[in-house]
Amino acid sequence: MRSRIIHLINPKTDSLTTRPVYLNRALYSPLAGLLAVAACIPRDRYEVVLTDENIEPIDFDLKADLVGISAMTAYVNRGYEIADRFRAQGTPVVMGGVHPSFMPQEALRHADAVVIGEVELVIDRLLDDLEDGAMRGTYRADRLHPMVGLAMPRYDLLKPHRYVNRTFVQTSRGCHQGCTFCAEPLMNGLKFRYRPVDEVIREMENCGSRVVSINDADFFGTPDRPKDVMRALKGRGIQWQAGVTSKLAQDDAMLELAAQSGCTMMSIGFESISRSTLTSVHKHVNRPETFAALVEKLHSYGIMVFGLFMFGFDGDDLSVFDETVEFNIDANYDACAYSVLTPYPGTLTWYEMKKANRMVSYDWTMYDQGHVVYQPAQMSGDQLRLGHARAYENFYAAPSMTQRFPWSGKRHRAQWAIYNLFMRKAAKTDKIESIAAPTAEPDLAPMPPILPVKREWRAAVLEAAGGGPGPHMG
Ligand code: B12
Repeated sequence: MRSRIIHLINPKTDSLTTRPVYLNRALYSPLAGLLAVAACIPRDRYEVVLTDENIEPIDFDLKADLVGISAMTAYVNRGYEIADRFRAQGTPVVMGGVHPSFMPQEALRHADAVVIGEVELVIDRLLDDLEDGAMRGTYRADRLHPMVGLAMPRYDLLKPHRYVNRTFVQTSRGCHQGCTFCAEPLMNGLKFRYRPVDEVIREMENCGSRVVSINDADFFGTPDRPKDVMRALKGRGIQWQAGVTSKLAQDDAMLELAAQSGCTMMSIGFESISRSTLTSVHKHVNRPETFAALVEKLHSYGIMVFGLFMFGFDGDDLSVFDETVEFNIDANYDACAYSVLTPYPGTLTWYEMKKANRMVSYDWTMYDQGHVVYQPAQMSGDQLRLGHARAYENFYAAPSMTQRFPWSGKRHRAQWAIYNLFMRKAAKTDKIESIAAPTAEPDLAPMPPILPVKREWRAAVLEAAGGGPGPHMG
């Protein structure tokens, strides 16, 4: 008898982080969500097939008992196309991930079922319903996962030699920052939920790679737990990088442990060099006057800095692009990613833009942080697009790369070169259609899986949802 098959699919998107650039490799695999889904599917009942459409075509003829599609906003429209095609063939479809979690009713127009938020506590019910022919509607856990006993993501399903960074390991979920443009606290809560250190280490030791990316929203969110992880990592020969916030990344005790335990790079959401802009988006943890010293300090420990910046904030005028890039070059940032501010559905930035009637496009494919979908405050969409493209051009220009190259010191020169060459090539965009054309407003309002705590944000969510049924958590 044919074993039952679940086909998990990550739709294609045009992201410079996940599209193949050199040697048919992408800088990152975007599959942490689906590998976690696959991890909790019983192997004795189902065979799992995984397709990342960024690197390979989808086999629409593969006979499956269920198709599972993961989606961020930037590629949910492609996800809907794929869902429609499989359902037309009679194959049941379930969707999950950030966007379907924030807009479940929209996703249910294309899928039989939607998992809102974390899958681990609802997968059994979902599969039982599937076997009973009753899988439909939304599936949502009645509490956040305690992060203990999480199954090992199915790293064995990853195609070999297709990603520079193939392995993401989570040590926590949630984030207490509450930045207005970010979806994390609305998806995973404002409290950090930590995994037991021994479970984290076991996963790192068995993930099939000695190079690991920690995909916490903020690995340095609180002082003690990351220290426990780093102490346990010491002497294991694992090379790691992580996303952290700037505050504890200046702490010598943290950095010493990081360097001793194999850390080669930290991605930091600096967002802006303007203090008032950072205050306006509630990223109070960042202090621009400390940024240059922070980069220098990490370099003294042999750790590279991947700076994440955003353009298009209300406080940004036309000088922001050159000022930011000059600062990044003078401070010797190892790599930078520049995003166009994107009002993701359900974030406070979304409600603020809507309230001010500054939304232009609701074409989700444009929500990839490389297109302008709203009316900026102090510049035209065209000026924002051109400034964004020029920032990449100047930061990854040969003179800048020569100046910033770690000619001396302990930083990982090969990794430095890979990031700069990949980003330089992948960022060559400058396309006029980066200005998203106006579209009609969708007839459905987003509903964040977890209600924001901030009163004005909470009120905006419920008002936009027409006072309808809110999420049950928070
Ligand atoms: C690490 C990370 C990345 C990694 C890849 C992560 C990955 N998914 O493999 C990299 C660096 C590649 C990346 C790239 C991008 N990212 Co990113 N990323 C994150 C981060 C920090 C953690 C995501 C993660 O790994 N979670 C761990 C997994 C286990 O959780 P999960 O995906 O939610 O999956 C769970 C559930 O959602 C559910 N589930 C998920 N999929 C499915 C599918 C089915 C069928 C089912 C049943 C359940 C299910 O089950 C899982 C387990 O419970 C988040 C959050 C944050 N705080 O910033 C941003 C975040 C997801 N990224 C974001 C964005 C915008 C991007 C980019 C578009 C940026 C860009 N300019 O290119 C690209 C897109 C790349 C792509 N997908 O091709 C946004 C998405 C917002 C939105 N509404 O879409 C976030 C929320 C950041 C933010 N601040 O808002 N990212």
